[in-house]
Amino acid sequence: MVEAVNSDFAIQLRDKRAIVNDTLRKLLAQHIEVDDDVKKAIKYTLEAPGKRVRSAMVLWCCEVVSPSFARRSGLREGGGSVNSDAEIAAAAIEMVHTYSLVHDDLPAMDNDDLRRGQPTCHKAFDEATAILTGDALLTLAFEVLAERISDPTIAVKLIRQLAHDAGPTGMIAGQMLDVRASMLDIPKGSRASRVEEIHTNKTAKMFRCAAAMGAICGGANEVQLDALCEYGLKTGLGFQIADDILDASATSEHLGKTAGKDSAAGKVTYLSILGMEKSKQLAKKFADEAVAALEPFGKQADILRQLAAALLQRTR
Ligand code: GRG
Repeated sequence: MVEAVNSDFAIQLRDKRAIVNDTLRKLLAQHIEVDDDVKKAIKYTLEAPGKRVRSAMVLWCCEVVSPSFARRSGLREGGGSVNSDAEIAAAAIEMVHTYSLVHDDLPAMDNDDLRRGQPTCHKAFDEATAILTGDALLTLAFEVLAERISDPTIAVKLIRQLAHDAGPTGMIAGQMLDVRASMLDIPKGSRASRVEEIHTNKTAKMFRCAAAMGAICGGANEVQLDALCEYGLKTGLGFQIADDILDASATSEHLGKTAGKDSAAGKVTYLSILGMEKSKQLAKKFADEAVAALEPFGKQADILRQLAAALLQRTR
């Protein structure tokens, strides 16, 4: 069962964020030569204070399957250890996640002004730059995986997982369903299953991807990989309900993004179908299932149990 978050967790997450931020900085410096608006916009969006939860999940899943690599080795020129592979994978998923936010905020999608506590990319720059910035982040993620992972077999596995979960079999499919998810267009009897389909594709598969990438970098066996994929997927389902609850209950200022958007857009969500209390219970059920999936790892996976709890209990 999901437990309370202990005080040490925040410190451990802060340490993981520092590793991700440092890796992103180095990769940008090494991979982008032209100092134009796209580079400025990439830095602007990536350096804004995202929570880095997917990238932290990559690093922790690698450590859980391979504790001896828990020590940080640092980003090495021309390849590196299993540990530096996880750092590259963490940076890559953060790039893809950030691209999705930049594109989601565009006028053709959610048309939002505020993201990560600052004007959205197309507001700070312009629409053309924001489209190209998203495209650049997406392609750069695959470039760094292809060029920087120590072993080509591992690189191919990571590229395949990320393409599968972020592409038309994952996040893109979820986003397309979400764009069309107006309450009035979906028959009452199929609303809950439609919401679960949207959440699975738009959000949970990227969490599954994070867990799988960490497991792959740590050399997981099949049982470990399956267990962590289940952990990631269930964590993501809980995370998205928590996100919808925050959208309905917190302020834009606190969240650093526009609150109240789902009900204003007439979107079908668990909150609109089940109400607040049942939505909270469902989020907890998913977090409990995520924790149950960690059984094969014993105490070694305590940090992932804490992460599942923190994502449920978060306030932003
Ligand atoms: C445009 C291809 C494309 C996909 C968009 C990410 C996304 C799919 C839409 C954003 C809106 C949304 C509610 C997505 C669900 C996932 C989610 C809650 C994203 C926000 O993730 P956080 O809270 O953001 O981890 P930070 O800024 O902390 O990284």
